Parts: sequence; structure tokens; C-alpha cells
Amino acid sequence: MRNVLDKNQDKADDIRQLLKQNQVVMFNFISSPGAGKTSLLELLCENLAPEYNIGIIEGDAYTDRDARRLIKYNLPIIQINTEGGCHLDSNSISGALAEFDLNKLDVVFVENVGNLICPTAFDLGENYCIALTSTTEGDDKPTKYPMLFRKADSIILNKIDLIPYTNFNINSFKADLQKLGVNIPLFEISCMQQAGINNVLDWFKVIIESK
Ligand SMILES: Nc1nc2c(ncn2[C@@H]2O[C@H](COP(=O)(O)OP(=O)(O)OP(=O)(O)O)[C@@H](O)[C@H]2O)c(=O)[nH]1
Ligand SMILES: [Mg+2]
Repeated sequence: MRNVLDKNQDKADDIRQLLKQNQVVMFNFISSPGAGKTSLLELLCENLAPEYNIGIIEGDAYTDRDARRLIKYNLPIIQINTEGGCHLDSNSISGALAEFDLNKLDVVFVENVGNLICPTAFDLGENYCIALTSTTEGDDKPTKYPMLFRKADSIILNKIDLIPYTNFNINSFKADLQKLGVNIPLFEISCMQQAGINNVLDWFKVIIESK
């Protein structure tokens, strides 16, 4: 396992170098299945594509369904199927990046395979990692999956529209993050109702502008 991770890390370091040379910033979206990664990407594409050149890498175990959802934005999309694998690795990202004309891109969004554990162990060479979680999964995720929340550069809590129908407690969610020593931006949003989106868009814009 150490050998695999070492090789992954070397490739990830190369990717970070490549991105820097081309002035491209790459985001890795990690969440459990169904938390809303593709829904968020739809909103990001819709709102950011007019201003920035976006490339998308869609990680999925078997299908190209998510990539198909994004085709309408007419952006370069590379599909990676892991054939059952529970995470992307830097080798597959390196291959996907080679398909893009990086000179023409400002930003690459990577949707990882839905999983809260395995993707956190594999550096993809991204510049920023986003931990996405949703209210229907429960408020105990930071404590149960601390690796993701410690690795992340921001946290997006999705499906706030469903809070009235769940026992999700935002205060205990925040208190658990505090106990972990995680002090990063937290955005509370609903992709479905497009609530809380402006702050998220601003966070991305500031990063992309300063690349
Ligand atoms: N109520 C509600 N539903 C949402 C919201 N965001 C996404 N959904 C729904 O949640 C389901 C899963 O959303 P996706 O965006 O496909 O989630 P994902 O994380 O990409 O899922 P995988 O790729 O399978 O890991 C879909 O039915 C969405 O319509 C939200 O803010 N509120
Ligand atoms: Mg998806």
C-alpha cells in the first residue's frame, strides 16, 4: 500500500507542476454517493463558464451518466471509469489532463467517485479539495470521516432545503468540526433551490482570479 501511495504522490507532484506551468487551477470534489457533486458542477458550469475556460474530469465507477448531464454546457469533458474502483488516482488524472489543451483552460473540476474514505488517501495533484456533504447523511460525518474534513480546503453542506425533514443539527455539525480543529470556509447551500450559491461562486472566483 505504501508503494502504491508513493507512486501516486510522485505523479500528483508532477501534475501540480504541470498545472502551475499552464496556470490552471484544479479542484477535487469528494463526497459520498448522491451528496450532490454533479448538481454542484451543473451550477458551477452554468455560472462560471461565461467568464472562465473550464475542463471537467468525471470519475465514476461504471457509467457516463454524470458526464452526460454536463454535455449541455459544451465544455471539454473527460470520463474516467474506474471499473468498480472506489477512487480516482493521479495516474488516471494525468492521462485525462493530457487530453485537454491546458493552454486554453483556467480551471479543471474533478468529480471523484462517491466515497468518503478512499479518495482522501489519493492526492490527484489538485490545488484545492472540496468536501461536499449533505443534510440527509446526518450531522456526524466530520467525526466519522475526519480524514476528508482535515484534507479539505472548504466544506459545502448541500440539501439545506431538506433540513426540516431530517434530524440534522447544524450546531452539532459545526461543533464536531471545531473539535477536529477544522477551521475552513463552510458553505450551506441547496443545489436544488439554488440557495446560498453566491458565496460559493465568489470563493471559486477569488481562487481562479488569483491563479
Ligand atoms: N432536495 C435536494 N436534492 C438535491 C440537492 N442537490 C442534489 N439533489 C439531488 O440529489 C441526488 C443526487 O445528486 P447528484 O448531484 O447526482 O449527486 P452526486 O454526488 O453527483 O452522486 P454520485 O455521482 O452518484 O456520487 C439527485 O437526485 C439530485 O437531484 C439539493 O440541494 N436538495
Ligand atoms: Mg455525480
